[in-house]
Formats: sequence, C-alpha cells, structure tokens
Amino acid sequence: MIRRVALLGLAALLLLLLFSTAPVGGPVKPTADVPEAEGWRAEVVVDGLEHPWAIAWLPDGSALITERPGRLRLLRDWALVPEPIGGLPPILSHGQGGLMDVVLHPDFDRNQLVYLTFATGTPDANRTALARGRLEGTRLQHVDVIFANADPKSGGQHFGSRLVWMPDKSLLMSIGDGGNPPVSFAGGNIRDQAQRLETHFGKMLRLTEDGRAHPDNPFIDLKGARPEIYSYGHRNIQGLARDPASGRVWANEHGARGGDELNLIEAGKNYGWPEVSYSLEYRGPRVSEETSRPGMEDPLINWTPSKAPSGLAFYTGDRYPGWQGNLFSGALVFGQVRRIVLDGARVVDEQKLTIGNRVRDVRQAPDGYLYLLTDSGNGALIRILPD
Ligand SMILES: [Ca+2]
Repeated sequence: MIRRVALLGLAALLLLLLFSTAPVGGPVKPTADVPEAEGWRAEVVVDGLEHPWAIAWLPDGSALITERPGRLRLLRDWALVPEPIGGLPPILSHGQGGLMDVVLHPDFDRNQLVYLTFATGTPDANRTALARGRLEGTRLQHVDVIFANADPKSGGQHFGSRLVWMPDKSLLMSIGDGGNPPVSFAGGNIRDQAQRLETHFGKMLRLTEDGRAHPDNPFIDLKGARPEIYSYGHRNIQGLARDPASGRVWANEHGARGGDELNLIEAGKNYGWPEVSYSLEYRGPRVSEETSRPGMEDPLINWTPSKAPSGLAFYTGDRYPGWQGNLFSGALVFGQVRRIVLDGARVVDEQKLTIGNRVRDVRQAPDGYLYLLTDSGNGALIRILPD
C-alpha cells in the first residue's frame, strides 16, 4: 500500500514536471516597494540646471553636464560656468530627445576627446546620433558625427541613449525602439524593430572609438544585419554600467506600464522586447502573453509598477560601508535611487534612497562619492554622503 502511494506520488510529480508551464528560469517576481537604505544623506552641490541628463568628470576635478535642450555645461570649482560649451552639432530637442549622454575618451588626458549622444533631425524624421569633439577651453573643436541610426523615425519617444567604454576602447551605445504604437516603421509598429537585426532600433551597439562597427560584433557576418549590433530586443535602455573587475555590463530599460528591467548584457543575446515582457500597454492589455521564452534573456529585476529607470552606476569606491560592488539605478517616477546588491551575476537585495525628485543620472566621481542629477524642480547636482 505504502509502495503504491509512493508510486502514485512519483507519477504525479512527473506529470507536474511534464506539463508545467513555468518558464525555464521561473517567473521574475516584481519588485515594487523596497526598504530604505541606511547610512546616507544628500546635499545639493549646484542647481539651476534645465533637464540635466548626464555628467562626466574631467581630470582637473571639473565636470561636463548635458542639458537635454541641447547645452553642454561646465562645472568648475563647484559652480556652473554661465556660458555653455560651444561647438556642439545641431541637436533636436523634442519630447524625450535632445542632448543625452556624455563620456570622455579613456585617453582624454592625451587627446581631450569628448563623446556625446543626441537626437538630430526634425520632429517627423529624427535619429539618435553619436558625436565626438576635442575639448579646448570652453569649446568643442573638430566635432564629427561619427555614428547615426541608419533610419529616421518620427516623434519624440525612445531615443536611448547611454554610452559605456569597454577595455579595448570600444564603446557600447544604446538606442531605443523608436516609440510606442501607433509610431510605425516599414508598415508595422516601430517597436517590432527591436527584434529585427536589419535596423538599429531597440539595440545595444558596439562601436570602435571612431564610430564604426566593432570587428568582433556578433552579427558582423550575417547578411542584412546591421554590423554595429551587440545585443537586441531592448525597449529603451536609459542606464548602462560596467563592473571593471568582472567585466559584466549591466543595463536598465523602461517597459511601458510595468516591466521595467535590469539586464546583464552579453554579445549576441536577445532580451525579448516586445515578444516577451512583463509590461502592459498604456491602454491596459499585456504587451505579450509571454514573459519568458527559451533563447531570450530573462531580466534580473522586473520593476512593476514602473520606476522608470534612468542612469546606472556600478560602485567601486569605499566611501560608504558595504556599498562597494553594488549597482545604483536612478528612478524617474519614484524620485529614488535603488541600491542593488549583487552576488556575482545574481541580484540578492534591493533598497531605495528616497531623493524626492526625478533622478536622471547616477555616477561615481573620481572623489569616490556618488552624484545624482535630478531633472524635476530646479535641476540639481546632488552628492550622496555617508551619514
Ligand atoms: Ca526583456
């Protein structure tokens, strides 16, 4: 009798395994609210910025700050120089687009090269682009647009765009999916392009320092594919960071309603959008019935409801006890920064730093402190201090 019950139990277990519809990796539990991080305080360094988007620190302790309407500002001796940096390429300020990310070349000390991502064109036909120029005093000289999306889109949504350097001085650059329905492209919703290797929409690119396709890119020999593509199936990556010790590249991207994601980015991989998502359409129904599929990467975090992730930093300093090796992800909607504790490639804990304004960027400065840019209220640069 006992043996028969055991056999029945075993059969039931086998049936359960056989017909289980759970995805391979298991559903990614949403993280809505999380506990407050302790041991920190915020102080405003400077304010009066208009929609600041990104900050890059210069070797002399000053910094460059982008403002989305198309200005590059110089912060010198902890004060904004009134006159913006001159010599920028033509920038389209429209909706979510404008001047976005700024990074310095790894050999900036020697070559003074500054890289900028921005929207260019017109409200009806615009592209995400990458420019490079040499910083001489308060002006960019020898400015070249070294990459632009091969195809124009219409409207003011989903431009991306963040940059991060790889150790071989190549550059990862994110480009958004082009916008929500009914924004169209080639007879369908433009967001479907995130799954099509023929366009740059909804992709992570890997470029040489001159803006060309990296020769090791995963689809470089695939006929019809854009050679710049590094990974695909992204909606709109707004934060990008690299762990210099492990080499892991982390990105956070927006869903529509819910389903914002943290992903570990690897060459050639498909991150699912819009075929696989935890997101809802703004009008209510699911974007997809599927949240996971073999051959597509599951997010490490599913932020539902949306926190609207922005800048992302991997913290390597020692200014705050216990924070080394953590990710810090800005949140536009909740006016927070999320502290994400990792164990290798796994997320093991998440906390929040409540700031109270939309956080657009999070960066670690050479002084070892974390700095934020807020783009609501009186746009500010904020320093996080241990308390
Ligand atoms: Ca995804």
